[in-house]
Amino acid sequence: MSDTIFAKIIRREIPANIVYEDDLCLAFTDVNPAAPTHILVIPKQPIPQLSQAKPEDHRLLGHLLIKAKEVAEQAGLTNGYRVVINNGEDGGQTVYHLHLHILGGRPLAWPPG
Ligand code: DGP
Repeated sequence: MSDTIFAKIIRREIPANIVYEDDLCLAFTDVNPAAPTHILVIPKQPIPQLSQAKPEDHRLLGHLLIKAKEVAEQAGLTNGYRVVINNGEDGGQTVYHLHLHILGGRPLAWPPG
């Protein structure tokens, strides 16, 4: 499996502003924020993209979603927020290590572009 920038962040080979970590996942602020608060939650296990997740990954995927909720609370996003997973080319995915975007701090338009 090819290495990504997020694998390097997990291994502390490149710096990141880490806001949460446990044995299964890591959360850090996005280097190119699309909203006043923009945090990424990633599994330490490098699933490349959601479409490659397997049924046996369901506990890990549930964990990521619960942690996204907690990280959003911790970030003070009391007025709401959006959780996004970009999958593949048409989904706008650029880093092929599964990640959840937490976006908040301003009203977000719908539908997305
Ligand atoms: P996506 O398009 O869904 O694959 O989002 C990838 C996100 O990753 C994008 O919003 C920018 C962010 N990103 C890319 N490289 C780095 C990095 O080196 N550090 C951090 N903190 N974020 C990064």
